[in-house]
Amino acid sequence: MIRNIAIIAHVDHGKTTLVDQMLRQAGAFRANQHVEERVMDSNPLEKERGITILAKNTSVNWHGTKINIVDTPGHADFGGEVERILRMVDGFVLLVDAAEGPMPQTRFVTRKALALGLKPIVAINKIDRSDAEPLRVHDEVLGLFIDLEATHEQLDAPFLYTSSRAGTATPELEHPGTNLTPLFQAVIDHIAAPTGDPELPFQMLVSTLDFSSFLGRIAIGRIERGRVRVGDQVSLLPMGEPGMVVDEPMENGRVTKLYTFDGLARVEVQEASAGDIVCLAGFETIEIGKTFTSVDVPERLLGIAVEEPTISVDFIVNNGPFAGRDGKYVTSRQLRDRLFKELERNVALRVEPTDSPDTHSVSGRGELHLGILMETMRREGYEFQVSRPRVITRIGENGERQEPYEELMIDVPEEYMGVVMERLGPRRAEMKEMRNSGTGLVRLAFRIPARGLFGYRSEFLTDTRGTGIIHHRFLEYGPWAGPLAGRKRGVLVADREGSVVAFALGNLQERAQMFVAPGDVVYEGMIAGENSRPGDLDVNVTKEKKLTNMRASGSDDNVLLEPPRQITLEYAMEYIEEDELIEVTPKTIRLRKRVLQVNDRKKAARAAARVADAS
Ligand SMILES: Nc1nc2c(ncn2[C@@H]2O[C@H](COP(=O)(O)OP(=O)(O)OP(=O)(O)O)[C@@H](O)[C@H]2O)c(=O)[nH]1
Ligand SMILES: [Mg+2]
Repeated sequence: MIRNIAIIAHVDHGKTTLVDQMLRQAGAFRANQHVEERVMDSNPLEKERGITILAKNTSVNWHGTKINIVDTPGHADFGGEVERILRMVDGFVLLVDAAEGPMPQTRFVTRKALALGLKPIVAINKIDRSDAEPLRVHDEVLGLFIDLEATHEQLDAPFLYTSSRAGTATPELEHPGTNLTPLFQAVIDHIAAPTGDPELPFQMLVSTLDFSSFLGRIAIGRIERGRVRVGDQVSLLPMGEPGMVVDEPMENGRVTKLYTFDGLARVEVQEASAGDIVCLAGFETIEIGKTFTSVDVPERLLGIAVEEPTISVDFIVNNGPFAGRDGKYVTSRQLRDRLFKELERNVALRVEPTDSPDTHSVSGRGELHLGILMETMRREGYEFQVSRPRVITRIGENGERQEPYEELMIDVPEEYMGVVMERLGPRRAEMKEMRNSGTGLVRLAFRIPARGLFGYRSEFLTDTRGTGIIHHRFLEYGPWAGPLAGRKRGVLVADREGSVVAFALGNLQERAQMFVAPGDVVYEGMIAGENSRPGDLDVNVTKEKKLTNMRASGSDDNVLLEPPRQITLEYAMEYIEEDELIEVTPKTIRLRKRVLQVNDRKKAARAAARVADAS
């Protein structure tokens, strides 16, 4: 007996923590086994950031039923990944935070799952939170289901009140849960067993991809019908319309390895049959959305559309004066090869050459999607530069220019509502909804051009003194919103190479927020801080105090410095202007002007002014 379920939710609503507890309570670990928290977040970046980036399979055995579980990412940039894995399950557990309620990503994943006809189980999670309002959230989820036109059967979903952290679930709040038995039972009772007939010819859709240096590409998916054995000759059909495939080139080959999931492990098996989720290797042309079939009956399943990217950046060879100091891989050839290799598994990514061999345009689903790639590459020893992100525009039906719009949801204490609206106005945000919870918090929902959000997050955090919560996700393409104002403040640009000196920073910090600390090295054209006013300033951050006879003892060491602003990749992408670049190396992230020399920049500015005058 098998059940296949996905765990879906908005970011941070507790999916991976729930899977921990399901594994534990179903006895997937040895009694004395040390298991890390959020064990499914297995890659280093996931651990470090506490978010799930890739969907992952696991399984537990609950009283004789094998439950295949797919833990999914909640961040909006990875929504396409969730959509894909939904094709290998028969039902889903929807987690909704008992305080936050349904969020933009909750709506997105729920819509996709309901549209596929999957049966839900709703878990109102984190009921242990002091600000939890499980009953209100229960109503909101029902409202969402109705809004999304759930069928009667789907509306009949069991609702459970859960705490992923404590590992409890209960159908009734008056009777607090003591374990996850009610959740397991709901899965067994309400999620249909897969229906595929093992006696029919083999058929399986590739829902996700994995990659190993030994086996090459590995397909992961649910066997739709039939069975498959290691050594079997099978066909891998090209993409296309569902139905029988005639006269199309297909790859016939042997299955070299088969695995199924068992707890945290993959176990090698010789045979698997309809309903189970497997990993299958042996084909070099495996792609998400292709169908495996028996050679005799090449009947294609409905494919999976991979979502189109919405933003792009340029990856440029590092041509700064410090190029090659930190990185192992710095040449344009190495950069190019690495980017193209990424396409093998990162399906929502696009890489295109440009006029210059040193520059590749890389497109993705959002800043986090691209940021994760950059972070991964720098950890591997790559060094490169990145341009400011651009939104990907397209031409609408009537020949008009369109750009991506986002759905923006903001939770803030009432007193900050004014400043939020004030800032978002010029960014062309349009308010869709405002709700006052009565607890001093307001929730605001907007529709905003994706461009309008660039640089907003850091402003928002400052404006609301870190008390606000902001979420956004891609909504749709809409009319080009026209020019938008850029960054309000200018930057401080180092006017020479050298080591940063505390004395120099001490003099600058009154009118600036520094990005560098004493001892850091800078070069001419590197950005050292943010001007508190508009306009860039060229400054000398390496300036020592003049030695005079009247020099007070201790002098320099007495300067009290504010700590520099920490520049993360995603922050940098939001921050920089068109005439600036991010320099990414294994050790540092620096911001710079595209044109490094002070004089060249002045000349360029004068030329630009002349053009502006003339027009
Ligand atoms: N109070 C409380 N906190 C919880 C509960 N479940 C999870 N958390 C916390 O919420 C945070 C996010 O938990 P995760 O399990 O990583 O959430 P997720 O849904 O997997 O997040 P993404 O995969 O990034 O979308 C962690 O700090 C958890 O400790 C719960 O039941 N109660
Ligand atoms: Mg997670």
